[in-house]
Amino acid sequence: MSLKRFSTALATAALLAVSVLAGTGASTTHRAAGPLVLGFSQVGSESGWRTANTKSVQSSAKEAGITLKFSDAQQKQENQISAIRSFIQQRVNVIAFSPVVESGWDAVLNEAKRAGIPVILTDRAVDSKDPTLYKTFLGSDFVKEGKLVGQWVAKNYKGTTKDVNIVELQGTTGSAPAIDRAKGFRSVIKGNKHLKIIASQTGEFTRAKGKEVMAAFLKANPHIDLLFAHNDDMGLGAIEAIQEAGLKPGKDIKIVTIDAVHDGMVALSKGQINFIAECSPLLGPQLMQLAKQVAAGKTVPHRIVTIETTFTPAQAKKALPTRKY
Ligand code: GYE
Repeated sequence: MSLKRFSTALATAALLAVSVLAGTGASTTHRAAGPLVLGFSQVGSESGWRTANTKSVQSSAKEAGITLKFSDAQQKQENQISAIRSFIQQRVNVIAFSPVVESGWDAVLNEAKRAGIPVILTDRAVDSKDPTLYKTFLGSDFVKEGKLVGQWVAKNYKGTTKDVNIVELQGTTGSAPAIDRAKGFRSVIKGNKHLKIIASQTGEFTRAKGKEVMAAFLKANPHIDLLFAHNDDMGLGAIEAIQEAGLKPGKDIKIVTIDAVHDGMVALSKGQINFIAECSPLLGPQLMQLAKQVAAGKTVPHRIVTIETTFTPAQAKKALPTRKY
């Protein structure tokens, strides 16, 4: 090759490198033609809620024509951090994840920010002080959910002159829903000095652990009036433990939970659970819409709260036939 041709080739290569770099530049969310690629790091598969959420994300991605790179973290933060790093390396257009716990995300979120890849939080929050580390947080108001079940308890035991012994099955330690549901519940029941939480422990949002911890609660406490389980699955596990102890769930021990997934609603309609605050897992369609918007560089609201309701046994019976999850 002549010197001139060599230098022209060099210049072309340099130009190419510059345009590739520009395309992936930190300040642009420019993307190549073709379907949008969304990297999604899911918490795991601990509950009926999670199964419904995963299905919602997967089917909505398909419907929206978005290529989904799905990664299951099996409840481990380090797995989520590696998944996010690998999404950055693969240069996906958008990263979404449901943080297993609230703390410890700043470093990896800064890496995504430096790479110019927008991040969406779905379902669970992070406790980061820097609001620029993610574009939006789409999910429920967990404090409100805790308050709603607390209000049912407060109303149900209004005017009581006897102590009401409450046990609590908490969600995954350090997770936003566990922290916030505990907080919301306490903020309401503290208004009546007879409402006493006599035991509280994590049941990790699973049926198996809910059953195990409830069995231990029953052994250690001769008189339990009410169980607050942070999700339906732990409540369902606890129902088995209560039955095995020869007691009637929903009668001898009242039960209030959060989620309103199918099996929880069935137990509620049978009166084994007394009240459920809904937490919708159907976040997929909104997530896909947001992914398209942030990939196009559009500004979206920094917080989007899911709309939810509550259910009594009669309302559960009515809602079950048309319930989507
Ligand atoms: O309530 C529980 C799940 O983060 C809102 O996680 C979610 C919670 C949900 O395992 O069932």
